[in-house]
Amino acid sequence: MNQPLIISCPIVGAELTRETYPNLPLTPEELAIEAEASVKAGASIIHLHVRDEEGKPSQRVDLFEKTSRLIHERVDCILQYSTGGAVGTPLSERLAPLKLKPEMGTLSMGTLNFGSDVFENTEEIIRGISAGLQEYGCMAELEIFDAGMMDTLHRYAKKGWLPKHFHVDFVLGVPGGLAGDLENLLFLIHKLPPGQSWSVAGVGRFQLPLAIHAIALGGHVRVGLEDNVYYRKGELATGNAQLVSRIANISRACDREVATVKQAREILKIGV
Ligand code: KMH
Ligand code: ZN
Repeated sequence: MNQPLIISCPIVGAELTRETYPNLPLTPEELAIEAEASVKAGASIIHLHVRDEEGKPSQRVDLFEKTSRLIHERVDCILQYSTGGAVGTPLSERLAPLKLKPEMGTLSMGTLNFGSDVFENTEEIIRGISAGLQEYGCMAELEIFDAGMMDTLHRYAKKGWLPKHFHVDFVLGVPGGLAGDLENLLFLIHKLPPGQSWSVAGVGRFQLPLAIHAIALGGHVRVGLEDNVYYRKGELATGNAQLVSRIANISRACDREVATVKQAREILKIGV
């Protein structure tokens, strides 16, 4: 509880559409405005996907470059590029934006059913992305969607297939992955390497309760539209900032300060 709370915000994701969320930010300019608002509300990490001119998910380097530049013109924050992309994105495309050397990038730790799709993360893909993150000096955030992925983490770490230093994010509540209840969260926390920094991203209705558990348990939190578009049952959030702001307020009310971007870099030892 003593460490400031790092809030990470996934501002758009790859799957959401304006049919589900009419104000979804899509263009580089809209994403930059959304990122600035989220950081001002308390986020220090922006988990970034980008969209093409048709609003479709893309791993194009020029789009990541422009969006990152526009965000950083507005606000300082840790940019964490998605290497997951959308379901079915080939490895070469998933890796492409890493050449821009963002401070962080994701590394999904296994294959799972993702709703009615399959999010493929074979050994080859995991090792390929792990190598790409290390090549470009990006800190890895290991995404754990299911229990067995923790065993994969330990197995791959032992084989030397993972970066020496990483952050772990539990993404709980994906239909096809581990559900987002406290019992599951505690199970995963107990399997972490000693001293490991961790956060939790609850999907849908799991977002708020898991965030509150993480605040109390000394972990960090990811909240934003990629994972959940509702502020409360039946009421869409006004934007990412509203979701971030609620968590920041809850944390401060529990006497846990919210990390500045500088503090987040120190806590995560980014650049070490
Ligand atoms: N869009 C999901 C299939 C990540 O960003 O690294 C994967 C995803 C994970 O969003
Ligand atoms: Zn993502």
